[in-house]
Amino acid sequence: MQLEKYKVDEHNHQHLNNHQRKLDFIAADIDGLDTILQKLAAFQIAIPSWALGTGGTRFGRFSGGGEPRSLEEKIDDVGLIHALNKSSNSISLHIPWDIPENAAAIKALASQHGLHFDAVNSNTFQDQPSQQHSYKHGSLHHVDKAVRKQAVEHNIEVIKYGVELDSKALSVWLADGSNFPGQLNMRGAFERTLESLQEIYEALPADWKVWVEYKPYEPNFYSTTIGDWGQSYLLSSKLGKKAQTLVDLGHHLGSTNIEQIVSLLLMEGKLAGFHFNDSKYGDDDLTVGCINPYQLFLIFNELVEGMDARGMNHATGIGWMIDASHNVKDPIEDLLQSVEAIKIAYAQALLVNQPALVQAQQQNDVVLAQEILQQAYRTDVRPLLAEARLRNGGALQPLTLYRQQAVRNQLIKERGALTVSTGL
Ligand SMILES: [Mn+2]
Repeated sequence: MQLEKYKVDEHNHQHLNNHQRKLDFIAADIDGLDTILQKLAAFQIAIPSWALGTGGTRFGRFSGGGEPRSLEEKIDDVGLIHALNKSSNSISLHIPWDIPENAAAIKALASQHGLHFDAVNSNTFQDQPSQQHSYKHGSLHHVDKAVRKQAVEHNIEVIKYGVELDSKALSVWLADGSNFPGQLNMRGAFERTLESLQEIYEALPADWKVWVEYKPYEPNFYSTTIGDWGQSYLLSSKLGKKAQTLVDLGHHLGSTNIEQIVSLLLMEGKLAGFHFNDSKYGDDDLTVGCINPYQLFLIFNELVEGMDARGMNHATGIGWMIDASHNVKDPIEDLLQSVEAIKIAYAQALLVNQPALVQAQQQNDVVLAQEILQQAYRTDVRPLLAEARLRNGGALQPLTLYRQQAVRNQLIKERGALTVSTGL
């Protein structure tokens, strides 16, 4: 289904006075309001194709109804999100869950919604019915050359799909690792992974990147072959300029200082981008900002400061993407919440008085440095996001409008109550 523009306009008209009052209140204290609004309007977050259905756990899966049954319907759902928030203008595909059989038609459909294709994601963490060799004991690090070859060829095939869709990056996450001490030679596993990635790297078009994701544990519980940012950085450094490290917020051990990792990767020009989500325990894939919004703000503070130091465009300098999978929420509502949380953290980081912070740091004024950060963090920036959306043609309150229009009920009528979307 499509959300007609007049419904967005009616909604905005209804909420305009209230919005203006809130905006005026915050605008009075902000220097360079228009610049901030322009940055917010330009800032877009890619939606992964696997987040549009209700996610499962290893114990079960409870479909929410009206889930997209095809790639076309997934694109329609991202189109809906983008029509509401004007902040999600791209989709990241997962191969083989979302193979574009007719790339030209898929691209045309996406562009009708104002969408393009972000990074393509390969999958060597599951066995597909058609494949010859199993990934039970890993893929790019496998001891058997034939398995590695199959995994390399899959990644090269994913690049080919991506080229047809005008994607510019291959995102690689490996489940490779070991469950028990002694199961594998860690150095050998790393060297084989590097060798396999080198073959994939050679197949990248000139204007492409490969993003190397890391994760400390799960599905393997003793070692993961690309287990942390150091191992990813080592690989991407050895591979070359087109390889960078991808940071998934959920892929860290508890209390890891992610903002410091981000700061150093940015300094080295090796930060590929983000997979946003939130977590309390591990790779929980919860809605962005639902558990630890302060950490998200501190990460964005390092991002804004670090990108400005390198003269990078905030919107296009690195990849911004959600990686989450939900088993109790309406996926569209959840994604609207996640995008909002990301942009709130970004807006707050834009409000940090950087010259004053630098001065406080130079003077070792620890108290003032904290005050400066928290002054920005404790500002309610939601009217700024709403204004940026309004200027872009989106809804002042995307979630409210989504519910008022009973979109999920319409999707259930169109697609049925028992549809299941491909994904985890
Ligand atoms: Mn991820």
